[in-house]
Amino acid sequence: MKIGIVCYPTFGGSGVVATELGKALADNGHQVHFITYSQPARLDFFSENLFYHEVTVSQYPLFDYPPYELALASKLVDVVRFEKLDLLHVHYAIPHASAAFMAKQILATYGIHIPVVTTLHGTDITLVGKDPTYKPVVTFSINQSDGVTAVSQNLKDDTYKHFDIQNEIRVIPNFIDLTRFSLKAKDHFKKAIAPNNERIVIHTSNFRKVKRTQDVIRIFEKILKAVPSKLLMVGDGPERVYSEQLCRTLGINDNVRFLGKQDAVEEILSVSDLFIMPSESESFGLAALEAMACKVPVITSNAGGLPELNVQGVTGFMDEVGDIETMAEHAIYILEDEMRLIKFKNSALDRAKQFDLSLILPLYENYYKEVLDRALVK
Ligand code: GMT
Repeated sequence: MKIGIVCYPTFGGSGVVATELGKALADNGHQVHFITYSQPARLDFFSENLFYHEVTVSQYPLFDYPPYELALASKLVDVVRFEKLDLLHVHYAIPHASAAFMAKQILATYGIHIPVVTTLHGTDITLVGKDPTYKPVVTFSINQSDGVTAVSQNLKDDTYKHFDIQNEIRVIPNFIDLTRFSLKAKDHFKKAIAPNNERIVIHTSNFRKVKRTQDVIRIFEKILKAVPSKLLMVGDGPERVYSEQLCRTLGINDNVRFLGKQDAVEEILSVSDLFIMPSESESFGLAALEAMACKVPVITSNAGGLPELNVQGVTGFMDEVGDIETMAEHAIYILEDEMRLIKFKNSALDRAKQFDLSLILPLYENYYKEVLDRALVK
């Protein structure tokens, strides 16, 4: 198949899923064309089946808001026509689904009928999409897609709850490439971070409000009182500065390292003992799955799709959003006993294996075939 993938090229969850999916499809013999405004963060190697087309938005003094969606739609028309694509797969509804709809309409005037699959990732529904600013367009473009997938049952339910959707939504969970995300021998790094063999607690995110990074700091402060440990904060975003400030206020900054955005996050996860994700909302929690694949148990909130990933008392614990007291108690319970920690670590990896790329990739390939067959009948 010749597949066009539209996504955000950033470190964020939806961009990572789209890029890893495209790479895996290319490995499986499909020709994959990424269409986005800059090279996706994880598209960092050469493959004969992978192509990247940059969307450039021309500037004009009249534009206070340069129309990216129009530039993307035009680029889609160009790439679909020139490369003779079979299908477009857009990740994150805003503005990719509506740009794809526009491109589809334009392509029809050339006699080209290309199906569009939209994958909903989370905040495009739960946060941004629900906002009246975008809701009518999001509803319309989901209904106009030839196929719609959601990364968890919870996100599917939320979409039906908040939008007037007539289309069937298929749940295809996120996945992990266990050849990349697995325990790496990084003892020298562990020694540098935790010279006295302290436990290493980790959080990775885009440091947006929804991630509740200050809860991470407060939970860690409580852990520190019971178990000698260090905290690694990986990623960057608007909440980072407040989280750093909180560490100073609590007097724990000597035990916390803010590492910023990191490419080889699997290496840092490999030295970690516990992952904390106290998010306000989380459609799936890909970062938690990445941690589990590196044998790191997880303390998460019970928001959104997290109960579909984290198994209570087995791969870690889930508690109510904001209940830092219980989250800390559960973290200490896991960290204070070596044998118990090892058991949680093994269970985390066992659970991650259920989301192995090799199991999820066929779900996408079969779904594409289904959508293409349906389009032929029309
Ligand atoms: O985590 C983020 O805020 C980024 C966001 C995105 O769309 O890029 O992540 C969402 O998509 C990920 C991949 O499907 C999910 O694993 C995350 O749970 C989801 N984030 C939220 O729902 C907040």
